[in-house]
Parts: sequence; structure tokens; C-alpha cells
Amino acid sequence: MKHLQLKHVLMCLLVITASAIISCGGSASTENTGDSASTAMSTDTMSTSSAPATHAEAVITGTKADTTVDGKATFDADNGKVKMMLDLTIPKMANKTVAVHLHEHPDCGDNGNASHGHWNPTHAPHGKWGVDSFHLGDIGNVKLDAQGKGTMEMTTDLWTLGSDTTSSVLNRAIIVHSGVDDYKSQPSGNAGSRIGCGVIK
Ligand SMILES: [Cu+2]
Ligand SMILES: [Zn+2]
Repeated sequence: MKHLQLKHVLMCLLVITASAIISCGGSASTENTGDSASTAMSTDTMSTSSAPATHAEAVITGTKADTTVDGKATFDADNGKVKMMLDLTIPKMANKTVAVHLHEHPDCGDNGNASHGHWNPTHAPHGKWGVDSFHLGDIGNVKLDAQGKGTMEMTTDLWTLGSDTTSSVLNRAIIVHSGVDDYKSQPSGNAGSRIGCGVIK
């Protein structure tokens, strides 16, 4: 009996590894939703599986000595969509609007310039999210209040957390600019210098 259960679990792990979508049904999938069960599962399959993650985040810090930037972006996958929640605090930019993008490389070095250009796996022109052509990294402008605080939420089915490199926001950099994205200028909306950066993991 014990043997049979073990076998079943092993089969499930194999199936999950091969295809993250297929449920093993019945008792096995109920077990997988339990905390201890899913922890054990991810340890077992980590080395062989590239199943998408359900959560990722980036801690955003300043790239310049004279501008304090404090921020966090969380990304949660649910039902084929990814929801981003962004929190920013930039006291020096109180009452201003700053542009935020996902840039291609997970590297905040060289004052954020090492992150290279906007993440653009579809090779589209830069623009405003959801309107005509836009980069998958074109998050857009965030208005900051009198304390320099701002938030943004967006949910999209154009992003994933690890499914493939043409849709995954994992290992991108989230960049905060000193200026406003005009949603037109190529290749990056003329949004000014890079004052904040964080890598999504
Ligand atoms: Cu940018
Ligand atoms: Zn862009």
C-alpha cells in the first residue's frame, strides 16, 4: 500500500515536470495545494523542472547618490494572467510623474544602464501600453503624491512568470526614470535618466 502511494506520487511528479498543466486528479492534486506538500514537491522537481513560478518580485533602489528611491514590485500569476503591484517612494520627485519600464537585462549596474533597452520580445515600436504598438516592457507613467509616493496595478495576459523568454518578466530589470514617458519617441519615450532599478526574481 505504502509502495503504491509512493509510486503514485512519483508518477505525479513526472507528469507535473513534463507538463505543468496536467492535474493528477483526486487526492494527489489536493495534496499538492497543501503547504508542506508543495514545498516538498518544488524541492524534488527544482533541478529538472522549469515550471512557471507563481510569484516574483523586485526591490527597487536608487541608482544615483543624490536621489533616494525606495520601491517594490510584486508579480503574481493567476489564471493565465500576471498581476503587478508597484509601490514607489521618491521624496525628491514629489508631485511629479515618473516613467517605469521593464528593461531587457537583469543588471542594475552602471546607474541602471546595464539593463539595456526596453524589454521588447515582439519587436514592436515603443508606445503606450494597450494602445497600438508597445513594448512588453512599456509599463508607463506613475504619478507621485506630495510625499513622493505612487502606486500602480496592472494585470495582463501578455506576461508570464517563466513560461518562455518571449513572455516571462523573470530576470528583467524594472527601471524608474526621472522624466515622463511621452509614449511616442523612439526607442524609449524620451523618459530621462534612470534613477531607480530592481531585478525581477
Ligand atoms: Cu525605461
Ligand atoms: Zn518601450
